[in-house]
Amino acid sequence: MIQNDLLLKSLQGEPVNRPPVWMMRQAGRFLPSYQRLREKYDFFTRCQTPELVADITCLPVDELGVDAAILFSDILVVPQAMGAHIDMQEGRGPVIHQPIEKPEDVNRLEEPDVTHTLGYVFQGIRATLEKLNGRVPLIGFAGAPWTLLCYLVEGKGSAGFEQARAFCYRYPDAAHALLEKITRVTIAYLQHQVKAGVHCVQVFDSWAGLLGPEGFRQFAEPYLQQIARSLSAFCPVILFPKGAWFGLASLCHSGAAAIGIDWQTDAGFARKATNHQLTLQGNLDPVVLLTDPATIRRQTFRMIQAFGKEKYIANLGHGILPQTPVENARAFVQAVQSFSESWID
Ligand code: 1CP
Repeated sequence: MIQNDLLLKSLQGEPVNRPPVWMMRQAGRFLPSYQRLREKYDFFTRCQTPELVADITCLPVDELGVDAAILFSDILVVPQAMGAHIDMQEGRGPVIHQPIEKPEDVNRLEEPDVTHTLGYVFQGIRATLEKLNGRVPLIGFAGAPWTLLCYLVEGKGSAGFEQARAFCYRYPDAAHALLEKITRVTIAYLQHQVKAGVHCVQVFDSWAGLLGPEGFRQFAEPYLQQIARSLSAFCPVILFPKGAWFGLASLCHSGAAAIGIDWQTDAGFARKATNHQLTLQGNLDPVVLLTDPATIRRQTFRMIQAFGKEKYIANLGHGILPQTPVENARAFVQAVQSFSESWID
């Protein structure tokens, strides 16, 4: 039993008095209590130690009072389990050694038994559930196949992932073989997260918008659809195709319970595109949390009015920025939690 089940109610489209709130990337990045742990253990040690996963995952629940926890881990643990060599470099982010350059490089990636290679994640989930003790639901997650291809081909973060996009157009068969491989591993991975106890899952397609409408239809959408269809029998699925406003209508038929909306997409447009059927999540510009509590409150109220309080999960339009002051993040959470119909005149 979960004491605060607002998130699950909104995902199921049930009536609520106010929307639930959580923030993408709430578990790492900006909390000083996380930064202290960061000095002691390297990144993948933090991900692979169940007690640390549980501690970090619970920080925003304890310190900010969010309505859901998201597991502390990373989308890159899947390519790592498939055999990619990944370093997390201070101030630089992930670096993948020997990125995929040619079609035959796709064969280097394995399809591992996730119960072994990613067993530490499932142990982390169990440790986290114990620590949460039923206070709020736990969100599991994975990266979408296209977004993982971006890192595997580019070898690092990038503003435009030009090499990844070029690889897809130059070698479409190899790209699809790679995307299919990642999809199979991701479905097994998320199913085991559900078995370990997560209450819903989010699929991060952070670079979906870079493909444009035609590229998205070819290289991103089919795999999001497959994952949502395979997982929706087990738990509610949230898809976050950042920047892909043109893909919203077709994702309605994927079985996903909710779609995450970025701040460059209009709430009214997103409601119309999804036929008012699905739950929507988002979409405050993360930069608003760098302002002040009064501005945050005003912008948050406007956002809830634009989406409506039903079938809605208040969140940011992308991950919280590392330099966000804790009191501003708290102001955002409290603004949503103090929502009442009487604001709307
Ligand atoms: O030392 C550190 O603290 C490293 C920073 C860090 C953290 C805290 C990385 C490296 N990953 C994470 C955790 C993480 N990543 C979570 C856990 C929960 C949380 O923070 O609330 C989640 C959900 C992610 C997801 C993730 N990783 C995404 C998708 C979401 C998004 O922000 O778009 C992506 C694209 C990544 C890749 C990644 N991992 C880390 C970095 C710095 C990056 C981005 C690299 C880049 O493209 O520049």
